[in-house]
Amino acid sequence: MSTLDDRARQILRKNDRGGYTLPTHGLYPYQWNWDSAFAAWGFSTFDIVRAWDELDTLMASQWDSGMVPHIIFHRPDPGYFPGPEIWGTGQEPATSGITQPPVAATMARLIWESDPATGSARLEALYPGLLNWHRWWHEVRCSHGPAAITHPWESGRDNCPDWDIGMADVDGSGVTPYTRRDTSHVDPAMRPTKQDYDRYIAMVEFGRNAGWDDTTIMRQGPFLMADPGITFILLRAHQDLAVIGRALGHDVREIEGWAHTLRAALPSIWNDRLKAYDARNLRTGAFANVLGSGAFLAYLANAANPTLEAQLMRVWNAVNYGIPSADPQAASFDPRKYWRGPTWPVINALLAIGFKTAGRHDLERRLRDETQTLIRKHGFYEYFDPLDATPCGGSDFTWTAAIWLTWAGRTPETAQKGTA
Ligand code: 9WN
Repeated sequence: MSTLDDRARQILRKNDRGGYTLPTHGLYPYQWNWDSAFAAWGFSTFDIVRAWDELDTLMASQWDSGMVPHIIFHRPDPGYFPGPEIWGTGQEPATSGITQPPVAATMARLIWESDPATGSARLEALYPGLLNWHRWWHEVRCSHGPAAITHPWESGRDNCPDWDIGMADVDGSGVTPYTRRDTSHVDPAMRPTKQDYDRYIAMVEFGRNAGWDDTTIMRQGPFLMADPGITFILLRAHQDLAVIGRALGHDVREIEGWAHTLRAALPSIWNDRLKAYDARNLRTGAFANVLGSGAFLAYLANAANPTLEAQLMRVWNAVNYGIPSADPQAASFDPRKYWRGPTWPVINALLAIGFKTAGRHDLERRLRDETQTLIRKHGFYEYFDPLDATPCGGSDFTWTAAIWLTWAGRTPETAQKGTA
């Protein structure tokens, strides 16, 4: 495995811009929130100091409210749209005005456990920021119970069918004319549609006109949906933050309270008709009625059950490589279109953490083998067709390289402590 290990390390080094790592050159020329947390995890296998630096740089852009933005625009780059001037957040360095899945505490815990001697002081320095971010999630975004998103980009699973019912209510017809950049880097058939982009930009314009005020966006924004994926990621991250806090000698009762309240909200995202957790439009109460990989992240938070597992196996057995991002038997399934069907190595890695937590080593092994096969066949792509393994999206992708080093390319003997 040494050649692919070397290649994965080279990708992390190549995408390193000094303190932060690009998801991939060209398509994503800035620092993204959850990509950075995975990058840090990858760096921790060969450069522990660089791993902590990545998390420091991410948390340094935290807003006063506690929110940690989804993009940090360290240096201008015309290759990405929407850039800092469209977001208009007034932050320095410039940032977007929305957030992304809070995986940072979970990654910080894994990195720290891999080398506690180096990590304890770094973790202590990060702890107050992580605590404030989690408090923001609890107070602002969990006010309806489950974790809410105000823009599909916050979910990190941008155009998955989960958001279709909420997107249908967003009027994108009046947006200021713009030119997309993503479709000049990769095949447009693998990216969201123009109608999706018009609506994404309408939501950005709403936030900018509201001065990025949380209360206005939560009460009047064009889109508000409960995200099962973030709900489970946050629940897991609350638990990891409590472990970290306790080890550092802090009183963690506040965090345990957030986790308890969030777990109590899980029945509100269980859809009996779908027989799974489901996204929900918080403006109307309607369920999305579509199965996606966000529901399966329940394993991360010990919230899976036999009914959900039956759905997982149905969906997984309908494809050949990895867990698909959306249900292959649903009409909306598209095996190459971004989050509407492809398998994503990074999501597989998160699911694998969940399977291990639940003691399901059989599921973890199968998923690792399938993810490893994809990367061995084609390299470190952003996502893959789960039916025929066609590589999709960006190449030399940071988080795919990172999860190779920490999980997909490992055997139990070569795994990092705490990860296998
Ligand atoms: C918008 C960087 C990001 C990931 C997201 C993924 C994609 C951006 C885009 O790329 O989103 O945030 O422009 O398509 O959906 O999960 O963090 O890799």
